[in-house]
Amino acid sequence: MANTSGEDSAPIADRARDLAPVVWLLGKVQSGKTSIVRALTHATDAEIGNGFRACTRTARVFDFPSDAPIIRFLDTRGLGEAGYDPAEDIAFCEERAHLILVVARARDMQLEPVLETLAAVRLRHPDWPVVVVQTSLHENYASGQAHVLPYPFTPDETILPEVVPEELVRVLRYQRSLFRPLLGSAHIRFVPIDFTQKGDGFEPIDYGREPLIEALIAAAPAAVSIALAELPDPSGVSQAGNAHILGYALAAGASDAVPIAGVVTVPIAQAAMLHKLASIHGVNWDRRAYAEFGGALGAGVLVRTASSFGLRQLVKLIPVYGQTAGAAAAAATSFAATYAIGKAANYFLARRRRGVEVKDVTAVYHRALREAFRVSKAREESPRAAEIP
Ligand SMILES: Nc1nc2c(ncn2[C@@H]2O[C@H](COP(=O)(O)OP(=O)(O)OP(=O)(O)O)[C@@H](O)[C@H]2O)c(=O)[nH]1
Ligand SMILES: [Mg+2]
Repeated sequence: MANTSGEDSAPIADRARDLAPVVWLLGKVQSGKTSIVRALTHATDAEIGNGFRACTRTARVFDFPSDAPIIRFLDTRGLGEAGYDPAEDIAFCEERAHLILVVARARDMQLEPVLETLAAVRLRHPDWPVVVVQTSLHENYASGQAHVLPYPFTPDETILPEVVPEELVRVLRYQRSLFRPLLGSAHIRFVPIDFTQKGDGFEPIDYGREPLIEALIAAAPAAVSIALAELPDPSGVSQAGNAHILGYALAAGASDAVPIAGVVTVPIAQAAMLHKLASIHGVNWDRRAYAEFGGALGAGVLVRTASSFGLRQLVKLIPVYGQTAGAAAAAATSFAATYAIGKAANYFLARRRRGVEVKDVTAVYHRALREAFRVSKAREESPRAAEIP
C-alpha cells in the first residue's frame, strides 16, 4: 500500500477544498451562527458565545471533514456592532460562497444590518439560494412550555401549524415578513430551530437540526446537497466514514480530470482513504485484512490501488464508462472507483471483528459503484458545482 501519512495527505485536502461548496453564515452578533456550525459538523473548536458579547471576531472556514472536505462553512463576524464596517468581510465571503444561511434570533425584529447586506448580495447574485434560520425559539414560549414534538414546521413559509404557541407564531410570521421585499428570483426557505445547552431543560437539545439539513439540501445546488446528505448524524455510528469517502473520491476524480504532476494521484488518494477509514474504526490493515478485502472486490482492483498504476484501466472494466472516452469519463471513473472502494472498506472494517461475509462486501462495492455514477451525473448537471474557485 502506498505511504499515506503526512505529506501525502495535505494535497488531498487541498484538492478537496478547492472543490467543496461554501455555505456563508450571515447574521447579527450572538444570533447562533457558530452554534449551527458546531451542531452540523461536530467541530468542537467552534467557539460559542455567552449570549452577550460578540464572540467570533474574524471570518473562519470550517472544513467538513477536515482531511478531505466535501463542504465548507464560512462562519463570520456578527453584523450590527458599532464601529464594525463589514464591507471588506462581505466582499471576501461573497467571492467564495455558494449558498447563504441567514441566522436570526426569532424574537429579533431589528434586522436592518442583515437585510441590507442580503439585499445588496442578492442584487449581484439573484439566483443564490437563501435559507433563513430562526433561532432560540424557546425565548417565545410561556414558562414551563416544552418544544412541540414531533417538529411541526414545514418548508412552506406561509403555514404555521396550530399546535405552535401563539406568541411564537406571531414572531416567526412577523420576522418572515421582513424578508419579503428582498430582490432575487430564488425562493427563501425558513427553518425554526432551537439549539440549547444540556442544562437548559429542553429536549431535544438540537431541535430542528434534521429539518435544517433538509432545507439546505433542498435549497442547494446538487453538489452541495450530496455533501450535506453526508453530515454526521448525532449518534455518529451508522455513517462513520461516509463524508470522508465522498471527500477522497471527489479529490481522486479531480486529480484525474486535471492531472498535476506529482500532486495527488488516484492510488494515493485511495490509499489515504483506506488508512483514514481504518483509523475511524480503530483497526489496522494487516496483510490478511487487505487480502480478504481485495478478494471481495474482485481480482486486481486493489492491486491498482496499492501499486502506483492508476485506475484508468478500470475504464475498460466498467461497461457504461468504457464506451465514453476522454478526461471526463476518466474522472468519473476515478471518482466512482474510489467511492465504491471506500464504501466497501467502511462496511468491511465496521464488521471485521465480528466476521464478515465476502459476498456482502462485494454486494456493497457493486451497489456503491452504481450509486457513484448517479452522483457524478448529478454533479455534472449542476453547473455551479463546476465553477467553484
Ligand atoms: N436557546 C438557544 N440558544 C442559542 C441558539 N443558538 C445559539 N444560542 C446561544 O446563543 C449564544 C450565541 O451563540 P453563538 O453560536 O456563539 O452565536 P454567533 O452568532 O456565532 O455569535 P457571534 O460569534 O458573537 O457573532 C450562545 O450562548 C448559544 O448557546 C438556539 O438556537 N437556541
Ligand atoms: Mg460566532
